[in-house]
Amino acid sequence: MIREPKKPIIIPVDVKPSEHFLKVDGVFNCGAAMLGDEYILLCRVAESCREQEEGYVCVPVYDEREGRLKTEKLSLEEIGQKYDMSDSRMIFRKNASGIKKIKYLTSISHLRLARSRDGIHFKVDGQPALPFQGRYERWGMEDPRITCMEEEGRYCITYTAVSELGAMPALLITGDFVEYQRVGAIFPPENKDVTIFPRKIGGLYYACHRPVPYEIGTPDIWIASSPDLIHWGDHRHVCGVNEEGWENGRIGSGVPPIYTERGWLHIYHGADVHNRYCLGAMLTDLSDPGKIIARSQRPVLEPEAAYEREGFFGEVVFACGCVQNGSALYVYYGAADDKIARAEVTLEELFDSMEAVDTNER
Ligand code: MAN
Repeated sequence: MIREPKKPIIIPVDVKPSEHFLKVDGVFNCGAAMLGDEYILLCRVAESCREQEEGYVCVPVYDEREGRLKTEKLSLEEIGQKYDMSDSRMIFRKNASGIKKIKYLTSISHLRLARSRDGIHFKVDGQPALPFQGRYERWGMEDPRITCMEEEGRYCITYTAVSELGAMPALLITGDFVEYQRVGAIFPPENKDVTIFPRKIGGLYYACHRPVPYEIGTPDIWIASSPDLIHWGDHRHVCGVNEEGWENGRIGSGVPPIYTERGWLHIYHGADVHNRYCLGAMLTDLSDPGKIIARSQRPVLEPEAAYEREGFFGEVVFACGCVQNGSALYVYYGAADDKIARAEVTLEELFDSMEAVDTNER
């Protein structure tokens, strides 16, 4: 993939905080679409408390009863005994047997719209695209993906609703990015990385998803189908982590699948056990979209540029959106969990990067 010479195209200073007591830590993982002749990015904006009180760590959470954001305080003394703050993204609580559970996120994310005429210079809206809603969004809304439903003149937006109850994929539907219909949760927690296919296959909607098994199994890509975008079933395993290498930790669908003559093209993310996130590509069968035809053996993009290696959480490239222009794809991706960058690649280049998968072995 060829990186856009402008380097990151949106950075935190381009984004106004949504509240006076917050600061913007990152603008990153974004869905992408065309709305008429305008490029639309729906960005994840992460915010934390602008000021920290002495002796405390303050984190923002959404209070669904009051319908507003508020600050939760943890004393540093308590943190020292019970919590682990070595990951910039979250605060873990250690229990007696040493098992770590996420107790808080250090920031809360919302969805923010950015618009552009050329796909490179974006103007970011001053306010979130829509407010938080309900107890499942107490810790925020993350990683939006936009699918333009080709035959329906509407867009499906999946995102991860996060709360202490878990990370849970939810769906929004819009025709204009002004009014949003909230469909709500479509998979139970813990699940992430849901991408909806842009057209029905055999009369059904399809989505990739990524359940996170707790005791048995690894975080892999699965597929499900639905008659109505609300009720999902026929869950099947598509592709797993590789024991060795760049995707031995977790994988998840990235950009919503793209229709090509050779099959459904997927640009997904793979992370290693050290949380270094790269992009990979695979092709699945047009009429049996859970069946892999080919898969990249090496990453098609990996964190190499300074802005991908350093940031809020370094060594991350994470794509949720792309705009197709003939055989060219403009891939919009989060770099180091705090900026948005763009890279260009052709369909042919991606096909050439993949090797056939022997499906008889599956
Ligand atoms: C999470 C994802 C993303 C994020 C990466 C890297 O698993 O859901 O939100 O970009 O980790 O931090």
